[in-house]
Order: sequence, then C-alpha cells, then structure tokens
Amino acid sequence: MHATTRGWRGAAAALLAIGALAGSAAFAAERKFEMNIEDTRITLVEKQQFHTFAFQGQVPGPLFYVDEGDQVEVTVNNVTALPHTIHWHGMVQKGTWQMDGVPGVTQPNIAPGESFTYKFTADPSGTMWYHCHVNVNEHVALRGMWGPFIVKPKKPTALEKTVTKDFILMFSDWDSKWANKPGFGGVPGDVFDYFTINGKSYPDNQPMRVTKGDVVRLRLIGSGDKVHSIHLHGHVMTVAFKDGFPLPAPYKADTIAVAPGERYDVIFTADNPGLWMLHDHVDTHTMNGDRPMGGIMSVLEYTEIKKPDFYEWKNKKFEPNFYYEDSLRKGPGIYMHDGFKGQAVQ
Ligand SMILES: [Cu+2]
Repeated sequence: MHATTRGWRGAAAALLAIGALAGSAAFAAERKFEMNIEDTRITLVEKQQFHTFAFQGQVPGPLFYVDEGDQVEVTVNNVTALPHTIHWHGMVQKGTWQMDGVPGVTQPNIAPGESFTYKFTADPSGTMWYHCHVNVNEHVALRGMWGPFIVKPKKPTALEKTVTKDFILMFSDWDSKWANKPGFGGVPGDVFDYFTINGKSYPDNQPMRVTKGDVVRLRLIGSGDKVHSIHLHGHVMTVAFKDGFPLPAPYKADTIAVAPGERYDVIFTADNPGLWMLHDHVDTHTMNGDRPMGGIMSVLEYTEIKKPDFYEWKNKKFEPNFYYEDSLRKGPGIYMHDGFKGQAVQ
C-alpha cells in the first residue's frame, strides 16, 4: 500500500482512570491520540504554496486541549521521507525525560515509515505548543511542524475565569525560495517573505469575531523564526500569562513582542464596538512577498457592527474555529480543523 493511502486512525480517546479515592479529585483522564506526519502542500495566501511535513495533514497541527495532570499518549507515525520527533514545549516531563523529543539526546529519530509513542503527564498548565525537534531550522521554521498544546489549570486565576472568547494565534515566517525544496532551507541569510497567523496570511486568514461584553483571551504563540510585535487597535490588553505561567502582577500593553518559542496570554474586555486591526508592528511582516498589506494582520470584528462597503472582508466567508475558538469552548479534547488541511503530496 502506498504511503499516501494512510488512513486516518487518530480518533481521540479519552478514558477516565479513576484514582484510588473514588469520588474525590484524585483522577486524571487519559488522552490518547494517533497522528501521522505527512508530506502536505498548504497554501499560505493566494497562490503561494509551501511543502510542509504536516501533523495529521494540517498546519497548525491538531489542538491538544487537556486538563492539568492528564495522562497524554500520542503515537506518531512518520509517513514522510525524512526523520522527525516531537518536543512538547513547556511540558517539564518529570520522570519521563525520554519523552522530551530531542533526537540524539532523549530518543533516536523517528525514521521514515516508523512510529513512536509519547507518554507523559500534562504538567504544568498553560499555553504550550509542540513541534518537531529534528532540523528545527527547517522543520519548524519552514515546514509547519507545530501545533497548540493547551493545558487547562486545576486552579484557574480569577481573571481567566471571566473569559468568554478564547483564541489561539500562532505566528510564523516563510522564505518562498524553499517552498518546493523539502529537506533544504532554514539557513542563516534566509530572507523571510511570507508571514502567517495559523498558517495563513492576510487577507486569506480570518477575523476574530466578538460581541460587546465578551472577555477575550488571545494566546499568542511564537512558532516561527522571527520576533512578532503584536499590536491591537482600540483596546488595552492585560498581559496575564508568560509561557503559560500566570504573572504575579499582570500589566497593561497595546503592543507585545512575541519572540520565537514564547507565549503570551493577553486578556481584554470587548468594550469598544468597531472593526479593529491586529497586526505585527515589524512592518515588513505585513507583506506577502513584495506586496504590502498582507502577512500578520487580522481584524477584531464586533458582530454588532454593520460592515461598510469599503471593508476588505465585507463579503468574506467566515470560517468558525480558525483560532480554535469553538474547540476551546467545548472543553478538553483533541481537535482537528478542516480549514488547516492541505493537499497530500504524492
Ligand atoms: Cu521534523
């Protein structure tokens, strides 16, 4: 059977493992998942495509949304022609260092055609992510090997308990000259010319829809190679978490520099109905190749605002869950999103 006929066997299973003290809080769910790494062609914007090694054929990869303390088990099948591993960025892997996903240090490469099962405890809580740890300069920077890993805390902060809309934004950078050269690229001197939020550039990404009164959380994740200076118009954000950890003294900001690997969770009240830009203030990151007004831009769209005729997204087809906001509302589980799927590369 040819590798491209691989079946989707990643049905998530969540089993309750009842602890010794039945009826007490002493239990943890088992979150089992099986996921392929697949040669996949995704479209960043318009006609600009990119050859990726996509988790379950999508960029970003599936959302892992688990409770703190859950037992996570992920079997990874490498159906590409190159080696990979997965590092669960943020997980401390207490007593499970062999699950840390670093080739040549904690495990051998997962070779083409082979599988590996990761088993670890979801600890600590917060906005985390996962990514390949083989040739990260290429596989993470250019081949879409990343996805969100959100651990719901046992003891949420008072502020995060008020959140009504929760969005995940993963920022990435691409150098189009490597688009069709898998196995190459991601080297010093690369000139990044495409920039994405969740794998898509403006105007082919999506608005964040809110209604007045919503308490909005943006989980900003630096999954690319560059620093992204994220600015939101019309609102003051409270920076509440850094790398998943609640800040002892949350602070206010309208621009936040998100460096590679970093996560910032910001929270604000939607109290100013309108159409408001969110964008990278590294100005060259708002281009698609040599064309301006693209890249890392999006719009915070209030549902009560009538869209004017000049609005670029007046007739845009809305894709719910582009920021995994619907999945996050459903609670812990493992979620795919069809809008992130690419085409299998033969
Ligand atoms: Cu890889």
